[in-house]
Amino acid sequence: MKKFTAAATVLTLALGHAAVFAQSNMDGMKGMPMDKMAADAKSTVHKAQGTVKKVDAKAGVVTLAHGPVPSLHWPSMTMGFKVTDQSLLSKLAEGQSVEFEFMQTGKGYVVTSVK
Ligand SMILES: [Cu+2]
Repeated sequence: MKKFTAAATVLTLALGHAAVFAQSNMDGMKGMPMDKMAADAKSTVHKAQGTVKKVDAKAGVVTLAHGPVPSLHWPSMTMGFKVTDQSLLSKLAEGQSVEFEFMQTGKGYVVTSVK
């Protein structure tokens, strides 16, 4: 799973950010191993709406069931996001509806702000 070729990465992106991949990782919540997708990294801020499914303060990860993200061509899905600031996590509770912004970084997708 860790050795993605460039071609596989492109294919994964073309398939809409690996929804199947995301879902298969939901239970473990070790963070989505999508760092290879950072080849495409831009400092674009993406916006989405979602519902908080889980907050893992230890891992610094919030699991969000998010709606479509047009700027990334993502469909709705549930996935884990890291946060820029751990204090963001304290504002989040399971079941909460949020509007959030996130960026793609070398370490995956990172939430930068939550409303
Ligand atoms: Cu997603």
